[in-house]
Amino acid sequence: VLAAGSWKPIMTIFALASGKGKAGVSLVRISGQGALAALKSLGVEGALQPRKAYLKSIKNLKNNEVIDEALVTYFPAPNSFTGEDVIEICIHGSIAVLNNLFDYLSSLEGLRMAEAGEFSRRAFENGKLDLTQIEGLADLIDAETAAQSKQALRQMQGQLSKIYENWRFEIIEILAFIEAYIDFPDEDIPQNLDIQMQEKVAKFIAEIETHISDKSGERLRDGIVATIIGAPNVGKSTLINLLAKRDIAIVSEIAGTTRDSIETHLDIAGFPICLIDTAGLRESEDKIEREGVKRALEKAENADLKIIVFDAAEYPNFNRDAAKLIDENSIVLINKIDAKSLPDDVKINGVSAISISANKNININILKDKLKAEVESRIQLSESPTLTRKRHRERLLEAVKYLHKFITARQSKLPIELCAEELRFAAKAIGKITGRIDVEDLLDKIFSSFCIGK
Ligand SMILES: Nc1nc2c(ncn2[C@@H]2O[C@H](COP(=O)(O)OP(=O)(O)OP(=O)(O)O)[C@@H](O)[C@H]2O)c(=O)[nH]1
Ligand SMILES: [Mg+2]
Repeated sequence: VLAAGSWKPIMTIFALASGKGKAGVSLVRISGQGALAALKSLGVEGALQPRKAYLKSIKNLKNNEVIDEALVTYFPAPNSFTGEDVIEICIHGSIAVLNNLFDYLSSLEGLRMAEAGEFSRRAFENGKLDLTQIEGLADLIDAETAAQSKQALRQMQGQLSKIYENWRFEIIEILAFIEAYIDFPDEDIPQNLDIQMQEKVAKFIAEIETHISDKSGERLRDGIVATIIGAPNVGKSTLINLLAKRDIAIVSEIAGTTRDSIETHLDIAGFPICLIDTAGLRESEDKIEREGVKRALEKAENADLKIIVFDAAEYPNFNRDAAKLIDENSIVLINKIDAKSLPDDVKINGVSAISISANKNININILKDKLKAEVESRIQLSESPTLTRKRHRERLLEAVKYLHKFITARQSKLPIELCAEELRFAAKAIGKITGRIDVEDLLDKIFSSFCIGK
């Protein structure tokens, strides 16, 4: 069988679909036209009813040895993950059994081990999933928190695609409308329709821009970055260890203990956060420590949230370098209140500080609640799906640019054909997000429902 365009035979592929390493049961997938033949070569005879599991003996027919007992299910094309014929084999997850099976399958003609992502690629090529859905699937597999998996599932189910496909469809609808006029060159678009068209495009621009401005989807996918920063010895590393419930950073009474940034991932009420401990801020003769301080400041600058830590002993003259960093994205902490008690509402640079003791576990719940509130306000899972990758944002910005160009071109009364090109580019840019770039196909579809009546 030859694939259109590429002239490479479409091989039947197989791979372990479940996790690597020893397991009670592992899932092996075979996909392609030769899937049933492969099953036959495994000694499984007789017709299998679709989507029914059968307990079968799996054999190497070349040496007549039984490989394992397995549950075998057949998913005939196109009703499978890849859209091809798929066989799923649930086999004991023993490294020896799997190696045995894979060696044998590799020795069969027309069969080979799948490359990374090849099943999903076939699913895309066969129109089973679009690109955003495949990204959703990948994110779902990588999801570490409840909110992340919810977002990924939504994207995998095609909710994000739906938004983009709608925009693309509506843009192409306008395009079709214009093309209908181009086909009748002696007629100008009536002015009121022209204005309506521009208003519609302006409405798309506004909608897309609102969608682009929502960063919560990306933050939820990547996690909120929170950097712990402050003078040396204030207890930053003690705090990260406490929050992570693990000894990830060295703690000592020597100022300048932490030199490099240390990252850890936390789940705060279902939301992912990447917490970074940094070197204490101070002037230093030591080259390595200076580099550490430089990195600390960079990490703070790039963070979504700064957790700025002071030592209660500093009261009332808090470290200036750390205080300078306080802004609206900061949580201000005064640590070691077990050693020195402070008045109730201490403010540093006008921001109320939370007094804690990382060592004695005082007020840590208040800190956690504050952290949770700050994280939630930044990655609230919104009602409508939000973009989750830079790639989406870039393509949408491109679309907006062309939509603007369309309006400008209309207003300067450029020939309608030229204006239409901008819409075509806008639709293409959006189409690249889902991988559906067939402007012409869609035009045909829209035209077929057109009644021009002339
Ligand atoms: N009394 C008291 N001591 C604390 C508290 N938290 C940390 N310490 C002590 O303060 C010292 C410094 O703690 P670290 O966590 O290493 O401080 P750091 O801010 O990471 O310091 P650098 O890495 O040098 O910047 C250690 O001896 C800790 O045990 C606290 O809440 N109360
Ligand atoms: Mg430290």
